[in-house]
Amino acid sequence: MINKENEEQPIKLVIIGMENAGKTTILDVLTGKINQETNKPPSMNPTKGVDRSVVLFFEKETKVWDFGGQESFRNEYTSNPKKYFYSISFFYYVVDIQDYYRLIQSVMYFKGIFNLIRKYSPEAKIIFLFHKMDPDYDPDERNLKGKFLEKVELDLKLENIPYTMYDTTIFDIKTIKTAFGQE
Ligand SMILES: Nc1nc2c(ncn2[C@@H]2O[C@H](COP(=O)(O)OP(=O)(O)OP(=O)(O)O)[C@@H](O)[C@H]2O)c(=O)[nH]1
Ligand SMILES: [Mg+2]
Repeated sequence: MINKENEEQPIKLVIIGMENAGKTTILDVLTGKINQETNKPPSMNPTKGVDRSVVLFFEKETKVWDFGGQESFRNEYTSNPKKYFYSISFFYYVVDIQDYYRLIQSVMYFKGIFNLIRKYSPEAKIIFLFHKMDPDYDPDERNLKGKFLEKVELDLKLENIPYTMYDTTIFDIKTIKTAFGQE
């Protein structure tokens, strides 16, 4: 008989955020579809629903779920949380720090998902990616990272939830690799 206790649980990693935040691009960097020679992000299609794949992360086979961020999909996930938010080990939340108009919506979306993940995957590690931190963009001008953190930090601190965060950009691929424990 197989001893279930010794069986390693597969890791499940989810990457979530508003539409156009750059989630699929980030995964394409990690899987080598976009590399250092690519000097400009390719044009991409919005992800429809959840795109599931298996990728080698942290030297382990990892189930990666890329949650398309368009509104109809966002509503689907939060209406049927049991289908989406169980057994998560890593919860990456991507914020487009150049997207002023979606910032408040992104805060609200994060809070909703955070509560569901707390309920269905209480052990999940939370990692924020402040993405599109491009070399030629001045993040202090609008300070969307600061504004986002200001609005979510209280929720996290009240419950004493640890989290980590990284600034990432497609224009410096190692920022993305570092955030996923590669090299
Ligand atoms: N300036 C800049 N653009 C980026 C960066 N990363 C991705 N993009 C662009 O952002 C757009 C959206 O990228 P996607 O990866 O498709 O976004 P997504 O979060 O997967 O979107 P949905 O699938 O709709 O949820 C594309 O045009 C990318 O080329 C970045 O670091 N900087
Ligand atoms: Mg996508």
